[in-house]
Amino acid sequence: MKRSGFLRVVFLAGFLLILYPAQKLHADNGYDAWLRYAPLQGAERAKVAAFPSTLVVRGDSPLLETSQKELIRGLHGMLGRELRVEKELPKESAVILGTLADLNSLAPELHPPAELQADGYWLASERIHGHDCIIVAGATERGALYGVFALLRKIAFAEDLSHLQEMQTPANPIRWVNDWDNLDGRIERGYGGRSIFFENGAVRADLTRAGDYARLLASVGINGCVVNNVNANPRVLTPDFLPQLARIADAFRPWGVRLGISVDLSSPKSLGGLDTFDPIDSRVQLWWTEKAEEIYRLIPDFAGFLVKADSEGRPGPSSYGRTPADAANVVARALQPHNGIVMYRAFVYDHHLDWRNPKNDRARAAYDIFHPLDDKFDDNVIVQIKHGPIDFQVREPASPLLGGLEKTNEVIELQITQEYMGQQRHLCFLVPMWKETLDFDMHLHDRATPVKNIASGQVFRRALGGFAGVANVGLDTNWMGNPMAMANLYGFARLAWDPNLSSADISDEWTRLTFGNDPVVDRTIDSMLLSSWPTYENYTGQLGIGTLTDILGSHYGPGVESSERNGWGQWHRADHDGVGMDRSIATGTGYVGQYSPEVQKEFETLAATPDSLLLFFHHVPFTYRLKSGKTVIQHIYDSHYEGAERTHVFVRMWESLRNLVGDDERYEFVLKGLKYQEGHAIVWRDAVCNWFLRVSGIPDAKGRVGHYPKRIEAESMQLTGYAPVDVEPAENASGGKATTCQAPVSECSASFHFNGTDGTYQLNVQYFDQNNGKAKFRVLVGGRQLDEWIADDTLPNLKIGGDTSTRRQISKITLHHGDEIRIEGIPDDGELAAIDYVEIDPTSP
Ligand code: GCV
Repeated sequence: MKRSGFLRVVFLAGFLLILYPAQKLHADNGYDAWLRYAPLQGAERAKVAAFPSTLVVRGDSPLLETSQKELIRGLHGMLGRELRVEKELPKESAVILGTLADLNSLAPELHPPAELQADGYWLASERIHGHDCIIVAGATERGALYGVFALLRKIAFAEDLSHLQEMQTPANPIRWVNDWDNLDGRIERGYGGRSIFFENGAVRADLTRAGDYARLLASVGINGCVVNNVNANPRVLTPDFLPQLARIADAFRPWGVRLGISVDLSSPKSLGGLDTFDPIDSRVQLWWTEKAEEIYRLIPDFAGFLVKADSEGRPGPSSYGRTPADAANVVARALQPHNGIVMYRAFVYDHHLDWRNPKNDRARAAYDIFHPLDDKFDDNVIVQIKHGPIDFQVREPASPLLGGLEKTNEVIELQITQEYMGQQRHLCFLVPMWKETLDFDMHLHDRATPVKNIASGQVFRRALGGFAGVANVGLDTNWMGNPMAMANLYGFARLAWDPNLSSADISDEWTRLTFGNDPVVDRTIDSMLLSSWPTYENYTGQLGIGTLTDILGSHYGPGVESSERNGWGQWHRADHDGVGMDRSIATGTGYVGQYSPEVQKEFETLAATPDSLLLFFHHVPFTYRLKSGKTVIQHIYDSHYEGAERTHVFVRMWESLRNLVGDDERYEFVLKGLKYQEGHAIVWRDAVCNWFLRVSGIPDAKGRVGHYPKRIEAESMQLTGYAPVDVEPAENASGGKATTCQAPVSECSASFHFNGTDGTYQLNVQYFDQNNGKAKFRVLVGGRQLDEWIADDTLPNLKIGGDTSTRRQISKITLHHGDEIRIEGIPDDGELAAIDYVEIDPTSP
């Protein structure tokens, strides 16, 4: 490049930097999540300008070193300032970081709050020897680390620190995540890529991601992580695997995150060579004891075991006629000398229930099995209870077992990974849903006893209690497959720290840390997040009926029928006459009787039960009138249309941020996802509405269901090479059919003539993106190509149906009456370039 050209580039770059502050130019791939430490600008920066330049850290433990480095890193990022580290107080303002003991040795005149304990921290602005200082102190080193992250959050929010005075202690001692990673690198119900821990049956050589994950977790107060699937491979306990696990523990340790593992209860037999794993056999006890000793020799701060037993085909104590308490205790006794704990999952149920028996009810299982064992568990056992009685459905009541254990430690299990909630492809902020359960009052002993206070151990004065969240992050750069899904990981952790935080507070914090402090951006994203769960509920499963997904397959797209006539017990009992499970005491399965008398009153009668859970508790005719005045069937139709419509609004809202979240990668990524969701919400809407129309025989009063005037079905077009096929279940494709392009043909087309009036339109092509090949599509109008794309998404199914139905939107095209519209498809490697329909929508001005 010639010198003058070079200078021009430098000048232009400088000019651009003035126009667009560094933050906006910074491409963001989501890896840093809420720890971006993006530079503060202008007025925000001015607010924290007086931040000290010296950092005093007296102790030198690894955790304090991490804390110190993180503070330096954060300030460098946000303020462009470098902190100088000292051991003694300088004669100027300083940040003082350490434990209470460190603080006392540096400035004995200070009086930290007496209540500061466990993992808590104290942040304060204090004058020491005439200088303004910022104190970041923890009762423990881990508390000091949490204090650093809390201070960095305040700086990111550009809060005034001059009167800083805050003491925080976590509400819950146990704040764990569970990751369902298999040793081969796949993750059960993981939607963000392969395991960050395992590959090919071994722990990864490079654990950088594991360390970075621990940093993210520590930044929001998580103190434990179970790294392998609850459907555990016994190999984790082999002598050659344990040292590998120790490497993960090493990666976690600088962040105060303790390692836990899931174990298979049959290990003494399958691995140890015993002829039994009967928990009351002394050889079994000895096997666990020796195994625990072996583990603690390698991992002295090992947190403990997580156990899934007698559930979904997993071995368990029932094989020997023993109870979960017998099983939990044998493992607990092995861990007890090392201060380890056992998390024993209450997700124990029979998945071969007889569906013909109206009294059978999977929802009863956890309480029926665990409540009678309440005084039988050792003190280092914690029963881990899913928040609802079924399985992470879009809406469930609080599990009665959460109120059914008074002499046993418990944690509430929440699912952060969106298994039944759109698998990270649908925007669904789960915090408002979790809050409903956490705030639900169990009315135990005629007292106010919200679930959050029972789970924490507070109500029954249990030493151990808290939260476990199924996170399932993966190797995708943005961890969960979608940067927006990280709001759920953030929210889970913040609730585990303080369940009294509101959904709005959490959403606002996450949004500002992730996208910056622009009030328009924050308001818009907050509004999207906070309405996203009701939206998802509206187009998937309303009135407490469950997610209505294909429960026998991917748990993703619609599959209303799949819940019925099998032993899994996720029944909604819809038939021609009505819908819903009768779980009342008087006439139903008696499930309601598992709650306290006060709560029974809320759900036993139709009159008392809130609409939102009606079909979970009662079977009613489709013509039953809700409290809203609508019939059940009309409510089903209306809510599905409202939900789908709202996803359209999400796209518009996000588009309004185009120039505010910059040209960064996340903007396009999120936009693409929201557009996909908009299309898939319509697939859901139509499948569910048509299923209910067929079963109930009651038409939609608004005439929408089954009538799609803007649609041209592919099977009614002029087909060359394409041939119609039936789709199963029929409601998952418009008109029950798709057209596919099958061998020996290698290219097909479907065409029709536009019979509307001249104008500008949006063309929506509904096609099927199977997860095998990469079929190609082209759209031509009057012989001119308007669009082409490759169906290369990896949706969770090979089949043509509700999981794979996808919408391509082609905006603002000019059409004239009589124009030929042609879709061309080129199949690839078993993917059949299948088309469902084309919709021609007048473009709104
Ligand atoms: C790990 C649901 C999921 C399973 C999961 C199970 C559990 O049934 O679909 O993938 O298994 O819950 O929580 O154990």
